[in-house]
Amino acid sequence: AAKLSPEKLLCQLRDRVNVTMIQGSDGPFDTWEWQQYLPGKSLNETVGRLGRCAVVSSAGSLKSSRLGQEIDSHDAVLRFNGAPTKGFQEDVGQKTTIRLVNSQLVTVEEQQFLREALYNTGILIVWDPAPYHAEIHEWYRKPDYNFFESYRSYRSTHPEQPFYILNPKMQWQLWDILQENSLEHIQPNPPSSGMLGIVIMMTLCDEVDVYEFLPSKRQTDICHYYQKFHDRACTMGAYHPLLFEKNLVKHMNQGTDEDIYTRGKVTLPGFRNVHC
Ligand code: NCC
Repeated sequence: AAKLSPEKLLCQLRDRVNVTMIQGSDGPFDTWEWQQYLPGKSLNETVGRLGRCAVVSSAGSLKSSRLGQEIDSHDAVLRFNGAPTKGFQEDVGQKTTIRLVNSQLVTVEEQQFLREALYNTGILIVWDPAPYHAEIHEWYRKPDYNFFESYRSYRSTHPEQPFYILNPKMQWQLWDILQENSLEHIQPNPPSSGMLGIVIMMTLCDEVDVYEFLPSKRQTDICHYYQKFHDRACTMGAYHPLLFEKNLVKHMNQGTDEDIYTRGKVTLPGFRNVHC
């Protein structure tokens, strides 16, 4: 597997990763019942055209970073799963435009998900680790976590908050590109929420700054900036092909190594600014 140039890689991502949300016209969601739950507007219509965007990883290395103001200066900010802002504004900012959550959180942590105010701001997107290149029908019958019931409960109690389901085809289109550009065999597990969020923002924004996905000088074994829990696998990956994701992102970085070292910051172009 020969590595592509950063330019060619960006083109592959732009042209082969189809970032879409489940719509009412996608079978088996094309029922009267599902129409009441899925958002009426597309994600694009909901967010409009975004300029500078920030993706904030949940890494422990954000602690004491004091990046909050810089992060909030972006037009839109994407965060992951249960990552809080309250009490951590100095380091991670307080703006949340989009929150990407995995189906495990929505299902296994359902009670918190349905109750905690943290989830009530911004646009929610949920994704589920679908079988490799499965058709939507097949995935719908056997999702990794059956989050559909919880999704519908949430929609009923928060009908005004946009809440999308990521089309599961995207994760494997992205995984294929990760595999093609890695020298080793990658475990056939979907990319992390972090990597999915980066690509989602590249479709919506002119430019994307990613914070502490590539660890800065503050790199630590502390898993999350909001928990006292040590696990090296959080940064290096176990289930998700995190290391390969990080190599790919490093390869496409348009910022400086200095920015990675001091701020854990990588700058990627939005797909509308990629010319192939
Ligand atoms: O930990 P998690 O991820 O919520 O982190 C979000 C994304 O931030 C990046 N990250 C995180 C920590 C770290 N030290 N370095 C990082 O680069 C990663 O890109 C990560 O994706 C997930 O990807 O959805 C994940 O979710 C958690 C967990 O399910 C949720 O936090 C909800 O509780 C998973 N942890 C477990 O299942 C125990 C994690 O493996 C992946």
